Parts: sequence; structure tokens; C-alpha cells
Amino acid sequence: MPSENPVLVPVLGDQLTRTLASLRGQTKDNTVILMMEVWDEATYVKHHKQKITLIFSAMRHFAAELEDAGWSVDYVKLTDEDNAGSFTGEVARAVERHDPSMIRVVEAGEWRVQQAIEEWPDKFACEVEILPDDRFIATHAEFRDWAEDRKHLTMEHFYREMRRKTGLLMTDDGKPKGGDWNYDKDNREPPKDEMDPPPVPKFEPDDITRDVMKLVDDKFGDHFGSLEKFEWPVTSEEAAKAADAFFAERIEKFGPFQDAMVHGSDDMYHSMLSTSINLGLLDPVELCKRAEQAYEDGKAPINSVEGFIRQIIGWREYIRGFYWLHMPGLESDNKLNAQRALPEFFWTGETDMRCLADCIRSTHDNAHAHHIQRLMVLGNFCLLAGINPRDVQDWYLAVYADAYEWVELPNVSGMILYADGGNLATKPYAASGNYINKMSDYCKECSYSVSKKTGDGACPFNPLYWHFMDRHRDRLESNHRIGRIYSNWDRMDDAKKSDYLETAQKFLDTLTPADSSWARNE
Ligand code: FAD
Ligand code: DLZ
Ligand code: SF4
Repeated sequence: MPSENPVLVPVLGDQLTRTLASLRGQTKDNTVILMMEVWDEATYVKHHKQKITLIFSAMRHFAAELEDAGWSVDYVKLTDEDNAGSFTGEVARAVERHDPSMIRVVEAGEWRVQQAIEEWPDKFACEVEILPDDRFIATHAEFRDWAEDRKHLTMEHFYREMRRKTGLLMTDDGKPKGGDWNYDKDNREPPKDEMDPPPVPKFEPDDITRDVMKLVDDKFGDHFGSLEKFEWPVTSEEAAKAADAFFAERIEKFGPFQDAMVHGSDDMYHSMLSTSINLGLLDPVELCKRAEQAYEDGKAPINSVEGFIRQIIGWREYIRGFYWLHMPGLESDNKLNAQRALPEFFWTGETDMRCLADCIRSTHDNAHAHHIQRLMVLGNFCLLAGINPRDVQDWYLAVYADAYEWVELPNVSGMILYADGGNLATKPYAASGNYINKMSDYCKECSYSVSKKTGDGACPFNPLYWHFMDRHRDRLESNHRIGRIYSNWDRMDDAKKSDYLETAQKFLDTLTPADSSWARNE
């Protein structure tokens, strides 16, 4: 039993780690751990049904695990009478119940929630200690120091700092193992006919998960997505099994086929570990150490291992640093002045564009699409079609089981939409149908023809690409990484250019805007 005035430790839904900074140093007899299912978090966008199920189920399993280990957990369910609906409201109720000597909390991942937490010292009579989230490698201050005075925040430079800091893939004399820092050039193989990725482990819903599924069906039945194939790991034990399978069976080919896409193959050689990493069920640095060990043991080549480690200590850390550096403000950036509404087919999947239809199907069925689908199919389409950043942000935040604003927003605003004007990406990731054809098997059976550039039946990515380049010429022409493209455009005769622009416009005019109630409660 905790003492009379215990320390109250609120643990948020993406802080499901036994070694969380706020629990470290606490003893079981002086601590009450508070976990809260709250309406505000469940509905600030209309999250995919699998995302809510995953988070609530993982929270309930984590609470049970802590209780089994002898901790006192005060767990508030969504349907509990008097649930206040917000973190602050629930902490206030818990303060009434427990009269704590102190509140100890780890900073939130999202700016929105952190703003609320920072009001707690004024709201509550007891001391409030807000601790850094040291599950990340770089602190906010370290990232700010690194970014200061840099004209461009190049991920590769930051990544090298993280390699040095962690010692991952470094030799004793401070050189990158294998000789190069980055093996991305070896990681762009198109899919092969005989490719047969081993299946990702699936985790059958247990009683706790099934209870949550009923709750989600009941309360969030109008949210996007299906619960039929809910197979995510919901405990650290299950997540460890998923990681074991990745290191045993898929890491070898992770690198070469990182950018490949195959119709109906929803995971390829990807790790499928982002949901577990983001929830706190897996430690990102431990995963990188295991990847390095696979290289040392001769079980995976350097390009696969370096590629995996770069995604985690490079991109993931950089994205988080970038988010905190640019918030608030990043969410309202719209430097390309994109105003078109998100097309309805992003929610219904009803489009003849086979690549998009497959990515949306996977998103609907699994609350997941792999990186290159998010970037070069869905993201590329939103960029070229000029979809407004707010709609795109809401969609990505709602539909992916691994989506939290700190990771979704820089990827959407900076990486795919260039809405920050090029702070994150040195050039827009714009591509015609040719790229998708090279890296996938989508085009073979599409009702559009990827080799047709204009007119009826032409792959829409082809004219949209030139429509995008033409309408943003003023901004992009001076960018040395993209400027050369305009000489190709200028070499075309006027009739060809008009053909491109007219075909694109005709296509854009066919798009039905989505109703905003898909993403947010009115
Ligand atoms: P793998 O391909 O196996 O990669 C290994 C790990 O690297 C991932 O688990 C993830 O932790 C990390 N990683 C890889 N790329 C990125 C990246 N660009 N940013 C941050 N971490 C990265 N990832 C999220 O976790 N949440 C999101 O909300 C999210 N939104 C995205 C939106 C867009 C537009 C794009 C282009 C990417 C987004 N990503 C997001 C990154 C990436 O697509 C997912 O992390 C990845 O698909 C998860 O599958 P995986 O675990 O099999 O990844
Ligand atoms: C995403 C989410 C959802 C859907 N619901 C909850 C919840 O009810 N309780 C909770 O603690 N966390 C939830 N989360 C995750 C939070 O949104 C996440 O912890 C914060 O956004 C991080 O700042
Ligand atoms: Fe996508 Fe165009 Fe290929 Fe069809 S032809 S699958 S729309 S890239």
C-alpha cells in the first residue's frame, strides 16, 4: 500500500516502459501510477479503430503487468463514471483521491499535451516535476544546439552525430564500420518476381484486447478502418517476439528492398516495429544494437543494418528534434499555398489508380502502410495535387497505428508536402508514374497506362508532375537539386505543355472532396 501522501506518477498512453524516467527511483510503497483513457485523446482526430484498440489494449496490459509486479495503479477507463475526458481533468480527480506529495511526469511527445502539462504546477497545490523523455537519444537542448547557426538542417549530419554519440556501427578509432556512413545507394532495388518475404508474426487478440475492441466498436464505430485483422503486439513480450522474428528472418533483405512495393504485400521486409517503439514497448537503441550484432555475426549485410539503424537513430531522432524546434507553427505552414481538399477516395479507397487503392486498402485493413507507400505514392499524390496540409496532416495522424503528431507532422509537412518551404527536405519528393512503375508491380494491372503521358487513360501522376513543376516554378527553379528539370520543360513545344496542363486539370476537376467529418468530430 502506498504511503499517505504518495508520489503521483501519470503515465501517458505512449509511455509504456518499465524504466520510464518518472518511475526510476520510485518505490512501490510511495507511488501511485495513474493511467487514463480519456475522450480528448481518443477523439482529437478520429483515429483508426485499430489505433485506439492498440493504445487502450497496450495501456491495460501494461497496467496489469505493473500491478502484478506490486505497483499501485489507478487506472481510469474511458467508460468510468465521472471520467473528466482530459489528462488535466483526470489528474485533478486523482489529486483529490490520493492527496499526493508530488506529481512526477515525463514530458509529453506532443506539443498540445505538453502545453497542458506545463500548466499543472499552477493548477495543483503539490510540487510538479516534469522530466525529459530519455527514451530518445538527443535531448531537445542537444538538437537545438546542433541546429543553431546551421543554414540547413541536413539529416545526414545529425545522424553522424548520433552514430558518434551512441557508438553504433563505429570502429574503435571513430570511423564508420564498413567504411561508409551511409549505404542508401545500395538500398533501391525494385521488387523481384521470386521475392517471398517471411510472414510477420501475428498476435491473436486476448480477452483484454477483445474487450477493448467491443468498446471501440461501440464508441468509435464511425471511425475509419477495420478491426478484422487486428494483430499488433500489445505487450513488451509480444513486441520482443516481433523483433526476434525481424532479426531472424527479414533484416537481411531489409536494405535492398526498402523502397520496393508489391501489390497486396503489406509489410515486405520492413520491421513492422514502429507501433511498439512509439508506445514504449521496445527500446530503439537496443534494437539498433541487435541490428549491429546481426552484421557482426555475418547474418545481415552492412547496407541492411546501416539502413535500419539510420531510420531509427537518424530519421526518427531528427524528426522529433525538428518537431520541437518548429512547434508551434509547423502545423500551419503552407509555403506552397496548397488549397485543394483531400479527395474522398483517401477514406473510401475508391479510385482506379491501382497504387493508391492498394496503399489505402492496406491503411484501412492494417492501420499501416510502409514507408515508401506513405512517401512516394500517397504523399507524392498529395504534393502534386496540391492538397492542403491540414487535411493531409489529419489523415496521416488518424489512419496509422504508429501516428503521433511529433512524428507524423514533420514527415507530412516537411517531407511530403514541402509546406515548410524546404527546411526539412532539400527538394520536394515529386515523381511521375515512372518512379512508381520502377519500384513496384502496381502499374502492370492498372486501368491507367503509365507510359501514356497525356490524354485519356494517361497515368495521372505524369501530367500532375508537370502541373506541379509549372505552378511552383518561381519557388523551385533556383533550387539546384531540381532546377535542371525546367530545361526539360522548356524544351517541350507549347502544344505538349498544354496537353500536360490540360490533362492534369481535367483529372483534378474529377476529384470529389472528402467530407471533413471523416477526420474530425464536427
Ligand atoms: P521500418 O521500415 O522497419 O523502419 C524502422 C524504424 O525506423 C521504424 O519503425 C521507425 O521507428 C523508424 N523510421 C523510419 N522512417 C522514419 C521516419 N521518416 N520518421 C520517423 N521514424 C522513422 N512513422 C511513425 O512512427 N509514425 C508516424 O506517424 C509516421 N508518419 C509518417 C508519415 C509520412 C508522410 C511518412 C513519409 C513517413 C511516416 N512515418 C511515420 C515513418 C515510416 O513510414 C514509419 O515509421 C514506418 O513505415 C513504420 O514501419 P516499420 O516499423 O516497418 O518501419
Ligand atoms: C493516441 C492516444 C489515444 C487514442 N488515447 C489515449 C488515452 O486515452 N490515454 C492516453 O494516455 N493516451 C492516449 N493516446 C496517446 C496520447 O495521445 C499520447 O500519449 C500523447 O499524444 C503524447 O503527447
Ligand atoms: Fe499508379 Fe499510374 Fe502506375 Fe496506375 S499507372 S499504378 S496510377 S503509377
